Amino acid sequence: MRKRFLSTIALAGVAALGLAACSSSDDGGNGSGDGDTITVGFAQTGSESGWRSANTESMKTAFSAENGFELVFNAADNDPAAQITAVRNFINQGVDAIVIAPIVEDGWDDVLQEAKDAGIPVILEDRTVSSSDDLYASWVGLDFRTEGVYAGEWAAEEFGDTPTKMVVLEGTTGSAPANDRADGFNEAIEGTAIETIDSQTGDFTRDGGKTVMEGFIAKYGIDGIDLLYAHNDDMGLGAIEAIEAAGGVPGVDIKIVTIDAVKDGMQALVDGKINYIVECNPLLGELAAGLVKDVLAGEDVDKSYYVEDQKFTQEEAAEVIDSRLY
Ligand code: GZL
Ligand code: ZN
Repeated sequence: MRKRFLSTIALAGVAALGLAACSSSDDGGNGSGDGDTITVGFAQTGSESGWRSANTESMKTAFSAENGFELVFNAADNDPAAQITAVRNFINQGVDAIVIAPIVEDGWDDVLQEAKDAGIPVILEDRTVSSSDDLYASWVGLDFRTEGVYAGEWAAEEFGDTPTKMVVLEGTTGSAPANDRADGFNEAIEGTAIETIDSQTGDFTRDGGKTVMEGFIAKYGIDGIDLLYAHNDDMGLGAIEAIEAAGGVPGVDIKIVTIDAVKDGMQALVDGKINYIVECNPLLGELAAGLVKDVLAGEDVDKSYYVEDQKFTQEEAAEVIDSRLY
C-alpha cells in the first residue's frame, strides 16, 4: 500500500481543503457540514501522557465552534470497554461524525459496523484498528513502525557489536504504537549484540514506567542494564526517577532511547538523561477536522494519511527545544 506522507505544508493543504469544501456552498443540510454546525463525537484514549495532552489540545482547537463544529468529547481513561461505550453513545446521540483515537487495535468491528449502519462516518486519528478499512472513512496519524526502526537504528549504531543488555518499557498492551514500535525496533537491531533481557508494559504512563523500572533494577541492578528502550517519553521519565533513586546516572550508566519528543522528554534529552528521542507528532487536529469536513462533503479521501516524524540527538534537541510547539 502506497503510504501518503504529509509534510507540514501538505498537511495544512488537506486541512484547508476540508475547511474550504464546507464553507463554499451553503446547502444548509442536516449537519452535513455546509453552513451548519457539525456535531462530532471524539473518543479520546484518556490522559495517560504528555503526548496525549498535546493531542487533545490540538483536537479541541481544531474542532472549535468558530471552525463550524460542536465537539462532544469523551476521554476513556485508557479503558477499551469504556471507549467503545462512548462511541455507542455518540451513535445513539446521532452525531454527524465520530473521531476515535483507539486505545487498542482489536474489538472494534461491531461498534464500527453500528456507526456505518447509522450512516455516521468514522475518522481514526493517531492509533489504528485491526478492523477492515471499509468500517471507517479515513485515518490520520504516525508511522509507529518507522518510529521503532529509527530508535533501533540509533541503538544499533550506538552499541554495534558490544554485548548490550536492554530492558524495554512497552506501551499499552494491544495498542498499535506498542505493537509497531516493538516490531520496528527489533527489526533494526537484528544481528547486533543487543539482547532484550526483559520487556514489560508501563501503559505509556510515568508511574507505570517508574514502577516497572524499579522492578528491573531490583532484578538486574543498575550494572546489569546497559540500555532502556521506552515506547514513550513519559515512561522514560518515570524510569529516570527510578534510576536516580537507586543511585544510578540516567543517560550514562543506562543509556535511554524514547519516542514522542514532548517538551519534558526533550528537556531530559538536553540535560543528558535521555540519549536519543524519535518524534511522534501529536498535532493532528487540523488534519482530522479537514477530513471530517471532506468526508461529510462527499469528497474523495484516502484511507490513511501519515504525518512525518523527526528524530533528535542531545545536540539537536538543544537547538530546537525553545521553538517547538509541544
Ligand atoms: C502515539 C500515541 C502514544 C504516545 C504516548 O501516537 O498513541 O500514546 O506515544 C501516548 O505518549 O500515550
Ligand atoms: Zn460542502
